[in-house]
Amino acid sequence: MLEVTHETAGPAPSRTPRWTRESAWAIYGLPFNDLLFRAQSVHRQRFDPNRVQLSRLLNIKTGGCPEDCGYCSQSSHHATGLVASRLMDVEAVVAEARKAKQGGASRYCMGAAWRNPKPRDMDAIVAIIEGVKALGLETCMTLGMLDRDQADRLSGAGLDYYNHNVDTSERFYPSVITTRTYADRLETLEHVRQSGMKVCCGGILGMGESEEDRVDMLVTLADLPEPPESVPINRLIPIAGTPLANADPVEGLEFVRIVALARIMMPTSFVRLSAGRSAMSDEMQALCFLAGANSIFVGDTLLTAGNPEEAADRKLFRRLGLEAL
Ligand code: SAM
Ligand code: DTB
Ligand code: SF4
Repeated sequence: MLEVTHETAGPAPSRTPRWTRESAWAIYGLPFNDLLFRAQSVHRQRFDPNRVQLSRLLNIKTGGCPEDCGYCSQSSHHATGLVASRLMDVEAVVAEARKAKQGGASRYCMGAAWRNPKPRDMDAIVAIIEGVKALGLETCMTLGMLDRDQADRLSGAGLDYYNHNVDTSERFYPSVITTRTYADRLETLEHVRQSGMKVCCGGILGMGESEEDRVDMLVTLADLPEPPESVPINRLIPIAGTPLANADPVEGLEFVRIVALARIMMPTSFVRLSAGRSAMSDEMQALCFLAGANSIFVGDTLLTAGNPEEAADRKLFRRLGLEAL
């Protein structure tokens, strides 16, 4: 009998999806206590429930971005008053990373307001990765779209994680961003995965999307060939001058439900309670940790917007008996 291999049979056979909209939606709609109990039970099978991973963030290239993301302070399409700057010098980035290391951070995340890195930027980016790695920190970058060669180069320089968010459902995406497609996003994620780096990919709640859009976004993430190792769930920080400046805030318990669903659908991933903690009460954050969030950004600035003061986070951790991972 003729043996059919993948090479001769064309594209790899499609696999059964791990999650469908229906299976995810059924869990999302459970009574709140059942949903949280289930999420916390899943969480405890793989993680210490009282440990939270801490990352620090630095914007290494601010503003002037050609993309039109409706939420972003750094898009040149919106008059947000942000002053654009060039890519920081390698030494300046490494000096900031050294301070972060001395302050106890284990992972250093660096963002650039680019559609994609240009060929002329790559040497500096590689030098930054090597410099930060040499301090003994884990590294993460978010620089926009990557082709396969760029992903290989970053991976070869030692970059551990690449952050590239799908942000919302495929259906809602064009209401938020028109200068690139959902398919572009998925293509970069594929390049990152193939290069051997870990994937950090999540989205934003509170941009006017429906609850179905949020669940669909999680189905997209959980059904990637390999789910992301890190899943940031951002709560929109409304930025004056952007089209989403006056978006209705996401309802608190709906936010917690999505955190819980992310935990259940991606049981081995770190779920990061990402942007928007400044607008959350301690009680709201506590519910998110109970729902399975186990990673946060520390430091009083994210990329351009505010984050809780470190003293406030230390107090929160003390009150909840949480420790840094
Ligand atoms: N330019 C790169 C890109 O978009 O891929 C990297 C930087 S971008 C600022 C990283 C992520 O931050 C976005 O994908 C979005 O999810 C999040 N983000 C940006 N502005 C935000 C805001 N105002 N509120 C919440 N999250 C935001
Ligand atoms: C992610 O999902 N959230 C972080 C990180 N990835 C790079 C960024 C949040 C940015 C919040 C808005 C700002 O600081 O401008
Ligand atoms: Fe540019 Fe990233 Fe902001 Fe979009 S989110 S405008 S790509 S910096």
